[in-house]
Amino acid sequence: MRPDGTVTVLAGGVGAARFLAGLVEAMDPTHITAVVNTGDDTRLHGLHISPDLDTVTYTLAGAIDPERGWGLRSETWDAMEALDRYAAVRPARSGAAASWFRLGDRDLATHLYRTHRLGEGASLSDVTAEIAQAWGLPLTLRPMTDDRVETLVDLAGGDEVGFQEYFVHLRHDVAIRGVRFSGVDEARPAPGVLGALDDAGVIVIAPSNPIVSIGPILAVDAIARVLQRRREDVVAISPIVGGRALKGPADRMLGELGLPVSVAGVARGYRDVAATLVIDREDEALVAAVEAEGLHCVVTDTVMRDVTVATSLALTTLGVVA
Ligand code: FO1
Repeated sequence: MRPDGTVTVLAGGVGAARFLAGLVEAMDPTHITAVVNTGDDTRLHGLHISPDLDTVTYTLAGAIDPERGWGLRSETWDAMEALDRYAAVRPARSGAAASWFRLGDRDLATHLYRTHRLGEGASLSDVTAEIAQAWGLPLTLRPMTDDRVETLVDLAGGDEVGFQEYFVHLRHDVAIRGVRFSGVDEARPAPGVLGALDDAGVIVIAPSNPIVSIGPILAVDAIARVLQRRREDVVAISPIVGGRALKGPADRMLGELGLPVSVAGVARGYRDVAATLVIDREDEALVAAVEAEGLHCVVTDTVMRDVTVATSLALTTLGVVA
């Protein structure tokens, strides 16, 4: 690491949040910046919802529901249940009173606050910083961009749907043939993002879905260019262990998009932007396959069943660029 010892992490949802929970134990958290995917953001009930930002925030605040990995612990669902009354009278083409995307009663407060502040003209960066402060987070949290970028999934059946429609409504149980990030060509990195990437001693790509969590961040051209330039200082952690995603559809997405469903597929996806891939002990036999993609390979425990493993993973990751 450089003497200033700062670390910038490209982050998606659950895997990134667990990694960050370990990282804040491993180093001075005021020297950490997380740059978070906003391609999953959605509008429902007139509210702006930023799932990955909220998953990171709630996890680091110790308030996340540990089983689901999203939303708040000890949540209640009265508002969702009350919506069902209106679902019964909703006209055929209306999306009103949707309850397939579950918003808990206390979680709603976050979306109400964010939406109101955005309506007042605040940027997503400003609102993210306010929400992080309200939850007492010690690190800096930044959305990847303040501009609207929307992950759209091209289903094998021919329809194109929004990410949450694919992930939650369709339970990611349908084949896909592509993904695109609408708006990304015009999107600029959020204020502070390029500086945090330029100044970081180590840039970490968290163990998030390479296609739909890290993909949108790297699709912001100026961000990808910094990583390409600083490739030697970029360490990625594989979210694929033993050929399977620990959570979500990363494994089947890799396969459906023509990449190997293994750490080698992750390495291929990151070979232009990262010099090192950290993989789990279970995949030790694939070190040569990762190296064949042009990356160094580090083997350690990556399955973060508790914060001790996450802290140790963080220390190993930082040690790569010592
Ligand atoms: N995931 C689900 O599987 N079902 C839900 O109903 C759901 C609601 C939800 C509400 C707020 C939030 O911040 C996240 C929520 N998620 C839900 C998780 C979210 O869809 C995904 O974890 C991410 O977008 C993928 O990283």
